[in-house]
Parts: sequence; C-alpha cells; structure tokens
Amino acid sequence: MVVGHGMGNSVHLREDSVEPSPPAKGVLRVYGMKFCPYVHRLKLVLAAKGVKHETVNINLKSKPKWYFAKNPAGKVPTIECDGIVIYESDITSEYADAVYPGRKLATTEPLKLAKEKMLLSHWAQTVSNGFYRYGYSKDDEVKATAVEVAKTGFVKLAAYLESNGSTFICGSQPGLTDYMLYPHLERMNAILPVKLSQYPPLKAYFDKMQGDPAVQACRFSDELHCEFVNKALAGSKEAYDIGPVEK
Ligand SMILES: N[C@@H](CCC(=O)N[C@@H](CS)C(=O)NCC(=O)O)C(=O)O
Repeated sequence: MVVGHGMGNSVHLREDSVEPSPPAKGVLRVYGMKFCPYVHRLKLVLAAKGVKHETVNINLKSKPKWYFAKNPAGKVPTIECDGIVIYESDITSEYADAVYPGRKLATTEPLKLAKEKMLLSHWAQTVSNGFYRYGYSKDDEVKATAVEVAKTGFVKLAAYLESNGSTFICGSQPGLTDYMLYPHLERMNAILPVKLSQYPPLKAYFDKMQGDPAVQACRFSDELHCEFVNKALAGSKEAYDIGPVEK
C-alpha cells in the first residue's frame, strides 16, 4: 500500500463500480480525482485545517451512474457528510473553512476580500484562455495565443503580489484565496512553455508556497503532471491511476 498522498491515492471508480455505502457518522468524504486542480483546491483547505476525511476517486472518463445522484454535472469535487452533499470547489472549500475547526482561512476584511475575489475572477480567465486552451488545442497558432494570454495573466498576478505587501495573497500565511489560485499555477508552471523566473514576484510567491505544509502534502512532481495531461488528452481511462495508487 502506498501511504496517503493528500490528493487521495485510491483507484478511480468506473462506470461498473458498486456505489460505496454512505460515509460513517461524522466522517467527511470527498469525491475527487487525483490530478484535478479543483479537487486540489479543497484538499489544500482540508490539509491546512487538518481536517481528517476519506476520499472516493471517480474515473471521469468512465463515470459511475450512481455518482450523478450526488453531483448532477458529474464533476468533482463533491463532499458528503451525514447526508449533506455539496459540490463546486469554491463552495465546498468555503463551507469546510466555515464548519471545521483549525485556522480560519477566509479573508474577513471586506475590501481585501473584494480585491481577492476580483483577482480570482481575472485568474479564472487566464486559466480558461491560457491554460486550458493551450492544453486542448492542437493548433499551433491557438497555442501560441494561449501562451500570450498566460503571460499577460502572470504579469497581472505579479503586479498584484508586488503591491499586496504580504508574503501570501491572504497575509503572512496562505489563506483561502491562495489555495483557490495555487492549483492551476502549479500546473501552468509544469506544463506551459513559460518560465516563472521571468516574473520575479510570482516566482518568489511560488517558491514560498512550496514551503507550506498543505502544498507539500498535495504536491505532485512536474513530471507526473505532464504525464497525466498527456495520457488524459490521449483519452486514456488509465490516466487517473498513474503515480501513487493504493490497490
Ligand atoms: N466549477 C467546478 C469545476 C470542476 C471540474 O471541472 N472538474 C473536472 C475535473 S478537473 C471534472 O469534474 N470534469 C469532468 C467533466 O467535466 O465531466 C468546480 O469549481 O468544482
């Protein structure tokens, strides 16, 4: 058995799988996928707060029918605890931060929170038009444009970090906004043909995040991220079960 990676190392359940019985009383269950950046958000929050939980991984290229009763879109992450079912990475993360003990991760000062939300909204555009468009397109011109979009996003993020005046977006420790933004940054650094060192405040931020215990608990190597993306884009159902897997 491979011992616990923060992203959960159980085999991803397929269409023909039997629905697992509900989690035991008081146990938090995360339905996830080991390489999903949105699941990564929630897992960082749970790791930072020290919330014990179990993970049921879902094979997204062979989704079990029973899973749609938990999440009609069939996406991950979803959480389940004592009959409560919640999905969407930001919603589950905010809920977990609010109800579980451990340090509070969400920014409470209204203006700072508003600025962080605007940052995340811009980042979402960089992620879809820079990261995903680069990954999904086979057209060199589209890919080149996507790289330029990512670079513009990096310039904006670097400027935010520089003017923010704290080590992390949320303050002296990573907070909820850091954990919402970081998963795609880790993957962009691994996959895009762009060097973070060209954006010194961003590189400094990325390096500081590497020292955070939650980030370390959920970290996959750049090589494994690339291997996953290549296998997943080739349509492989096996892609999810590469790397550390508990049989
Ligand atoms: N808005 C969702 C996005 C989650 C998402 O797209 N997850 C991907 C895996 S990385 C997924 O479940 N894909 C399966 C599908 O789209 O059918 C969230 O924030 O949780």
